[in-house]
Amino acid sequence: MKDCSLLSTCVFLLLLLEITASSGDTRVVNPCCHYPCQNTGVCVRIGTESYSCDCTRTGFYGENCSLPELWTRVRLMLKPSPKAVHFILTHFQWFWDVINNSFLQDTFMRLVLTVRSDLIPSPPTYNSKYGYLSWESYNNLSYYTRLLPPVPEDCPLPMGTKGKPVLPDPKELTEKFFKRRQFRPDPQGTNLMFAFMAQHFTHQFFKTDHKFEAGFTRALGHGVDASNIYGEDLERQHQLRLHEDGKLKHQLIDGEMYPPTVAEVPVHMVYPESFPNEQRLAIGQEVFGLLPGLTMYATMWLREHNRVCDILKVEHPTWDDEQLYQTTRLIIIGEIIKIIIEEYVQHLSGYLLKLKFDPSLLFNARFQYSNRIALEFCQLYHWHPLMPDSFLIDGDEIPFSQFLYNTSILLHYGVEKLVDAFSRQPAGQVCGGHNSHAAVLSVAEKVIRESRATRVQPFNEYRKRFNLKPYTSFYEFSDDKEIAQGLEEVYGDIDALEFYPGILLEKTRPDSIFGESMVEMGAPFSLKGLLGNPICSPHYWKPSTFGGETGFNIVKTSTLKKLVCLNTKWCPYVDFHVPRNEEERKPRKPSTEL
Ligand code: ISF
Repeated sequence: MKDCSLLSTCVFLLLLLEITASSGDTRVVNPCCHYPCQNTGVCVRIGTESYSCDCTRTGFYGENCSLPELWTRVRLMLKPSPKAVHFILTHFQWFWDVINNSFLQDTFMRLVLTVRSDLIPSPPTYNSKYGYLSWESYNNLSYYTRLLPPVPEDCPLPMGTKGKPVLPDPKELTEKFFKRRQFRPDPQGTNLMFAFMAQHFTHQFFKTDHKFEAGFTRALGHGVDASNIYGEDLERQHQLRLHEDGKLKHQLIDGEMYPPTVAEVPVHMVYPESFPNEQRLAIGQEVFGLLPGLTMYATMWLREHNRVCDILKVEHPTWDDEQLYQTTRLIIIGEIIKIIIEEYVQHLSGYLLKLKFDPSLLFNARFQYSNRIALEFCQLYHWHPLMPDSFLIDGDEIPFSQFLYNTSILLHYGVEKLVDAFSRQPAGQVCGGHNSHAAVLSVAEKVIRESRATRVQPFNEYRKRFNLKPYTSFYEFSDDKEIAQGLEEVYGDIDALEFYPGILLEKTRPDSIFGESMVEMGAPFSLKGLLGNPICSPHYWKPSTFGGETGFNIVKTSTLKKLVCLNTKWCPYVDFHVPRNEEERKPRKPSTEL
């Protein structure tokens, strides 16, 4: 072992030779339980006591891939820290004003996209069953993929070799560290319109299959496929389709378009058992009856689909129902990606660089047009602290309990008033702890249980995987003494802190919704998923794919405001940010102007 340069390497050597003598047990610890291979090197067990790290194409060499090659050394020296990059991207308005109006906007955007997506292996690698490469893991789309392999089954401790023999009770963890004391609004000004968009958008590709053991998904599109609008399988799609002019089935209430009821369109929707079919709304994603915010987005996308069908039909009177439907679906997928990148991610990042959805930026880059949803991405994206204590709509305060499975809220207030209300109400800060409403605590608990069942590696291993420094203590990890001390008590070692609690309880960046890890780990998955979509590839990204220039322009100019206001009677206040000034705070009167 030549590169005993890192202290951890030497400690590891000692541990490797350690035989659990005290118990009289002469088994050697699986050396991969120490996570010895650095810088994305692959740990392979050799014989019973040995291991080797495969450092191929990591830019590092040595026993543990910890020695940088010459170019890596130069690159590391020149590379600014994530903290510095974030600071620059969120400060110096004058600088970004210049960049945003020059060709350098493209250069920076390309850099963001390539630097982020280079962190995601494509084609995908592991899954919850296979901690090594296998054809099954590549080929079986029913699994979420995994960025890091599971903790080996034969490790002496649940998190490998560090921490306590028994992990803290998930219920206790959420009660102690996650539960809200007083609502803490997000300092970036995020509102409920954003929160429901997040939930509506992500539930097209996060559909954990609870029929099997953990680590499986029912969302086989593995990305932005609009299955939350159209349905996952062909049978559901056909049920939801009108089979006329490409359109989707709907009902009209006072002249306004809403999803049809389950009585008319018999697809499975998740509702409390007693709920009559006449009150269940039939939507692509079967869980969207849960919250009026989700049914509201479903209604807007339904209207948008049918609106686009009308436009295509005028241009292509010869097209049959099938071609109108399929082409409109591609347009809708394009609209989603456009709105997500230029408004949703723009808001979330807090960047002053103006983000741009332009697939041609990557046409000369090394980039694979494919995507596989990772279990870690699914875990990261549990943003339940966004939810407020109650919902304020048109002067009414609706408690959480009355908001769930309540279809009458959408039909009573209509899309306009809900958009207006959700756009004005602040959402909670996601990271930093103590900000989850009691009603959603059980979800965090489930995430933690799932991560144990699938043996997700410790938070610090993921920090390293995403080029972040591992934390050396709980007090460095959190500014909140109570959280730091409490976590130290239950985990014993910062290297044994679990992934999801690590992500959610980490100290937030100044005036931010998230801590460093959420963004640095989530952004690569997110951008890879958005740009890895087939419509972004050179053979798809052209007018004919979208029925000509008209359709292509709908994609290229789509905005959240247009999604709402081209499909409603009057234009409410609509944004992912709560009102910023007096003008925006003024109540909107029903009017049609955009
Ligand atoms: S999703 C997400 C971040 C964390 C999760 I989970 C994003 O969608 C995101 C994508 C990109 C960026 C920020 C947030 C910016 C542009 C970046 O790359 O830093």
